[in-house]
Amino acid sequence: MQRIVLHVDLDSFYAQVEMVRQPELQDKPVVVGMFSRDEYSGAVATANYKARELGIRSALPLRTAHERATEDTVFLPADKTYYNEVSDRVMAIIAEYGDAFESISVDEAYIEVTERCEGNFQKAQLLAQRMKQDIWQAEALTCSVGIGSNKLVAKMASDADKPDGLTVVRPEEAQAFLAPLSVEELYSVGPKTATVLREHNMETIGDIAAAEPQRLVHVFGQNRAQELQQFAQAIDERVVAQQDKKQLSRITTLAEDTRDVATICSVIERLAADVCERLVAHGVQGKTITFIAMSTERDAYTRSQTIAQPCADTTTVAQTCSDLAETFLAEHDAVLRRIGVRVSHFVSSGAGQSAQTSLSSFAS
Ligand code: DCP
Ligand code: MG
Repeated sequence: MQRIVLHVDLDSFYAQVEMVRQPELQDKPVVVGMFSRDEYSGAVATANYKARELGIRSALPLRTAHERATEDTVFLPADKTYYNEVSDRVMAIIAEYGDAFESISVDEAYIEVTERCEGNFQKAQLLAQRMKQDIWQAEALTCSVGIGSNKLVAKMASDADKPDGLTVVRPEEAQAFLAPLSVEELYSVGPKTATVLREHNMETIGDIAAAEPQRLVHVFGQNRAQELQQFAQAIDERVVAQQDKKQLSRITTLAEDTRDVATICSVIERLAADVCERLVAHGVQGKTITFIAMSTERDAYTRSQTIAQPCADTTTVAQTCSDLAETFLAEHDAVLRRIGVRVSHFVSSGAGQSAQTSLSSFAS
């Protein structure tokens, strides 16, 4: 049967949630920031589409954002606890539409719909429309959906039309869909790889797809060369992982490939804070803490430790996970590209609240 995967990405997520919460923001440029000292220091988390027209986007220093802002631009501090709650509800809706569901971040998820849609793209398109309507009716939020024959194509299709888009790329169209896009738009290609590709006269994804394999192997090594070329040719066999609902995790791509302990531990701290915030929101504590590492060679590793007392506090989770990371780095010479923190093996922390009830609503 023809495989069909859907990728969902909510539009300007934090900003959109704020606009639903405060309808008077609807017609204004809205910037949600990670404030450090005040609203002038820190970085932009996201901006709504009106603010993007002013040149304000994620990761821009807030000071620069203020320089570009008009008088009616509204700056808000990120309220991550609230966004996580909304995310959990939206993810629960999305999960209902898939044979398998995998959330990737607070506003992104994949579902596998092969069986449910009997390999029929027309059915998948109707299913996506119903899902978008459901999310709109429940939360007044728009999202962009991509439908393709694998994760890679689905993800790139959802990026193709934003906001509120629905893009279907059939298997026979996939290569032609990818070919004209520039190399950095290919999944897994960051600024460094893009520079190297350009140095070798590859400007578009089509150039990678058509490259002489030996040329790529010479530059990137066997594994990475093969992966790059397969992605460029719209080949991707990664499965949509059915998530264990009794765990919570956050995974992120590092700003640069590294095996520097201090850098990795500071990212772990941030991920641990995120996970713990969600544990608290769900009224659960976890006994097993896992460090997840993905190397530049695409190998995945996990290291876990079960602690004596279940917890949901950032310090314990971050410290345990940092120790696991340090031991891992001492034993392996892997350079890391992505890392994650997972807490599992839950027990209820709320008085009178059963672990089972609080877990039944888990989306990720
Ligand atoms: N985010 C952040 N800092 C970044 C990037 C993102 O805090 N550098 C947060 C805010 C976003 C959310 O993650 O709302 C989701 O990220 P996306 O990349 O999906 O961006 P948006 O949903 O904001 O916009 P888009 O409409 O492009 O998906
Ligand atoms: Mg988004």
